[in-house]
Amino acid sequence: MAKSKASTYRFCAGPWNFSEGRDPYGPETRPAQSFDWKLSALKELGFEAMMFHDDDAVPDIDSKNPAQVLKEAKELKKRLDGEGIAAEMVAPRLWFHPSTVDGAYTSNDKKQRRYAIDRSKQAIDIAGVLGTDLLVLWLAREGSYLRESKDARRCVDLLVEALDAMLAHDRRIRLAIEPKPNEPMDHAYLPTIGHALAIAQLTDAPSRVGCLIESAHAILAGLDPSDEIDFAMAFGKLWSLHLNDQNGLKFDQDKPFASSNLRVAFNQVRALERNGYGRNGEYVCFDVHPFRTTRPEHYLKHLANSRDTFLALVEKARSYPEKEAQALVADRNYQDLDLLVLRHLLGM
Ligand code: XLS
Ligand code: MG
Repeated sequence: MAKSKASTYRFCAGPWNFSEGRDPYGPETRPAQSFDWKLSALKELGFEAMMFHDDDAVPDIDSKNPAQVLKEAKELKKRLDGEGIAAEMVAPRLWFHPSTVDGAYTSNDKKQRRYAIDRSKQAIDIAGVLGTDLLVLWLAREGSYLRESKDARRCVDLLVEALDAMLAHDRRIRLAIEPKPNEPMDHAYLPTIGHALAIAQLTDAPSRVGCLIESAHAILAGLDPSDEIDFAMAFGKLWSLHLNDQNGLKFDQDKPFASSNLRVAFNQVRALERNGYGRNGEYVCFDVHPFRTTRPEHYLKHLANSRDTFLALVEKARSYPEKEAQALVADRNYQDLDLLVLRHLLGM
């Protein structure tokens, strides 16, 4: 594979992407690896950044006081610098603690909403220490199991209130909303990029509220992730990316990039290429998990393979027979355009 042109992309993954195989029906199938192991694994893969939940950065975060949290964040920053790995983003994990059982920013209980906002502000402080200005918000529990249990109109106000509190807490922070239409909730309040960018306009600092697209989440919303990429990038708001794959409308599978939908993956890469994704320092992150059946010896394959497939698709995007394709478009010969794409992907 020719690497020269593709070398402009930089890659990233999170510690949770070395998962142990647990699912709702069975326990782990691989041993847990230490943080240091994961850090050197990323280096070995040639990835340049790691993404963090707040409690990936500072484990047991809720049992520690603010001074201790910042001290540990500083220690982590030193370790990352030592390895030459950047922190891409920090995301508050607002779906695990008992306080977030009925939602975080949209909980019906004021005390729990306060917990969510305070924890988000702390995550912003951690991001500052780790040297990133990006806070990612996967709004996991901002929705409901039962529509009548929450007032969805009021929830929009509550979300804006929370975003404003974060924006005011640190004037440098940028918020990247990672929409997902379902799972764990029945329906989420911000299911698509359109929703994320629309709510940005209601905040006090719309220019600091953007988004992160995850391929699987877009597919779960019944959308084509490449259209989501073009839409977000038309607004200059695609600040991070979780490439992976998803076979239809089921639980969030986080499969290796292109594993189920090669052509959809190809079109995502084409969208990234035509919009110049990465030119402002954005990373290509893979939010992928090993299959439950993956053996410990193959712990890194889902990441290595996703990156290699991505780079192969970059080459495919760059060698796409544009002139021939445009002639078919001009002739409205979409029948043969379809075949041209298939043959190109098949290497024919
Ligand atoms: C879950 C999300 C999660 C975020 C980070 O569906 O993809 O992994 O990317 O909180
Ligand atoms: Mg994700």
